[in-house]
Amino acid sequence: MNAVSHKLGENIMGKGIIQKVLEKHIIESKYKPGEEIGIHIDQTLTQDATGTMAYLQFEALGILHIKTELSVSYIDHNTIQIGYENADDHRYLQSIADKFGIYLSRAGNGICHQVHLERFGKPGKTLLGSDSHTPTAGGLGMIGIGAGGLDVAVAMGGGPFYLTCPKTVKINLKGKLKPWVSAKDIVLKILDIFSTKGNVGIAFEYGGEGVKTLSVPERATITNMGTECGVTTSVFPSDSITRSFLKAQEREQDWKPLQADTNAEYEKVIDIDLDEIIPLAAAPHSPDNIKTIEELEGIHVNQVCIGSCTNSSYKDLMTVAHILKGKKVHPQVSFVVSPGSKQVIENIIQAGGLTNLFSAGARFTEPVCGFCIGNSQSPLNEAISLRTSNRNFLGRSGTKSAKVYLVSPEIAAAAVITGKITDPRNLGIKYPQVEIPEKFYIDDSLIIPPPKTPKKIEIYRGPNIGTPPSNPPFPENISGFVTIKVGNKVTTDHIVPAGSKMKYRSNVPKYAEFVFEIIDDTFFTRASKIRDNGKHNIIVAGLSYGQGSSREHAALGPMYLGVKAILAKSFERIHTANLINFGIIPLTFQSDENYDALETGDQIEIHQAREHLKKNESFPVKNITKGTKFQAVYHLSERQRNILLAGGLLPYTKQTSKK
Ligand code: MIC
Ligand code: SF4
Repeated sequence: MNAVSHKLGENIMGKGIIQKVLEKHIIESKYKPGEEIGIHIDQTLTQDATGTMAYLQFEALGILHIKTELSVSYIDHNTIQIGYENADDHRYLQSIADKFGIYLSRAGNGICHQVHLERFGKPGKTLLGSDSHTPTAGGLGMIGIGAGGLDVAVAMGGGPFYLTCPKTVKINLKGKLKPWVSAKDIVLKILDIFSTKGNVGIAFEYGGEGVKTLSVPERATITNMGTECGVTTSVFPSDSITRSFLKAQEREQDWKPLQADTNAEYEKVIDIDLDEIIPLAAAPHSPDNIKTIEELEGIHVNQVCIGSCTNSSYKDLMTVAHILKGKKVHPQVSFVVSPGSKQVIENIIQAGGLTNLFSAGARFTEPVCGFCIGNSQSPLNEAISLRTSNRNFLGRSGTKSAKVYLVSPEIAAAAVITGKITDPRNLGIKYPQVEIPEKFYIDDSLIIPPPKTPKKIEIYRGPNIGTPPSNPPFPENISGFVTIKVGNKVTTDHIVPAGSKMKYRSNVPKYAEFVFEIIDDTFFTRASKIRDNGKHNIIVAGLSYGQGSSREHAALGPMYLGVKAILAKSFERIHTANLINFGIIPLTFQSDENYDALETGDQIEIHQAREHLKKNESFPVKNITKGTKFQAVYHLSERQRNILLAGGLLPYTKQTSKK
């Protein structure tokens, strides 16, 4: 692999795509990588698992109507409906959409990111989504950013979205992929180069001749998994390929060209030769644990799942359908297909792909997240599961002992036939080159547009819907215990699991019972006891704390349990914002020794924490148990410190709007 990195000259002043779009949307401060900016958001998306809380918060903000150009509420995560909770939440979301002027994409219509690409995304616009894979829209030349639900609620109300203006890395694609190598392998290669940590404050912008060889869904696979690197967003140019895709969606009017200036300036430029990429996989339990398929060949496979927002497009499924034509699923393999949207299903029906997949033995699920989030199709104990999704964190499949490998649809299809990890180049099948239709079959009947004239709507609230818990202002002193000490790369799936527990998303006291369950199932009881004794809980963590999803419950749950500070070696972007929004201070260690010296159970005192925060001073941390002291630091804007002082974004917004 030719992955060269070089810095461009200082005197070159052109602009990249990200700079162009951000500059058009900045409403507070100026475009300056590394500095906090406030941007205007054109579109928002929510999904039901984060959306219920986001809309409860939107209601709490007291805003009467959305102020964005477009907001869409998707129902795609919690659709299993064992018990009334999911269905109640869906009804709540529908009544909210009607009341506040939001489009509702009903259960069965598809996964938010796939549907947004198909029906709503527009080049050059900004999209804020309460889901970490919102950058998928970057495949269309849109700046998509994932955030916590509360930030999305504020943006829906017309408020700025604050972020650190990203430093842009240009990924220069050269050449063309070889047969049996696909977009998933490109992004796995990028994960191999960048890993899942250390990329906070960076954005990826794609360019180069190789871009022309990739269709919009392939570009979207790549921007989707930029999220796994922890970057703020990933964007492709908007060109004639984007235009053809939008035309096929009967939305050519939404197209506009978007290219970087030839002399654009970047933080760094990485060259990737597409011809040199080979089939890859992310081995358990992290998307950056990259291996070549050659290294893994022969491993027996128990389950193959094709779908998720990464690889569930028409092109993905038709490629698999061609590979499996006339073939049957291996007897030891459970083969699951979860298409990205109703539109994908209808188009593969028309193209004959569904028949191939069915007769090969596929078990079809609704077009939803399902298997990706451990919400269905958990594999058997100790299983090897091959998935085309984007995350393979421990336990995320719903089976803690399972080992999940992330692969392309081509590799997944090969394993369906052979029952083993197989290099598809050795199958003796001609590689199917699937073209995007000139016109998709389109039926938007599962999208409910908002009423043209405001109606009097009664909001439906089932018994599972609680009010968002409140938080007192930041305390004078932090006084409590290290309730848990964790290592590097702890994800939000470790902090608060999804899967079968996700139905309690709108019921924080109940959902909080599962905080850290996957690492230490005594956490809830111990933390509750400390909180009930009037003391604070403190979490100690290693590098890259809070990787993965945007779920604000990974901050809300700990907030409810009386966590006041997290002491970590480093934090990921969305989780940092969520912690601040819920009044928990993200503190960093100045040396590894300070991390090493702390243990679960240590008694901690931080005197005059509030005063130090007001003055933007580091925190003196006293370990009473060990009789030691050290300083913990934070790098927060004045706005972020004021949010923390108020106890979180909700109380802060209420305070500031009264002034
Ligand atoms: C995920 O892929 O982990 C999710 C479920 O889509 C999350 C959102 C959530 O937890 O509801 C995400 O990626 O943000
Ligand atoms: Fe859904 Fe999985 Fe995509 Fe998250 S990553 S939005 S759970 S399909």
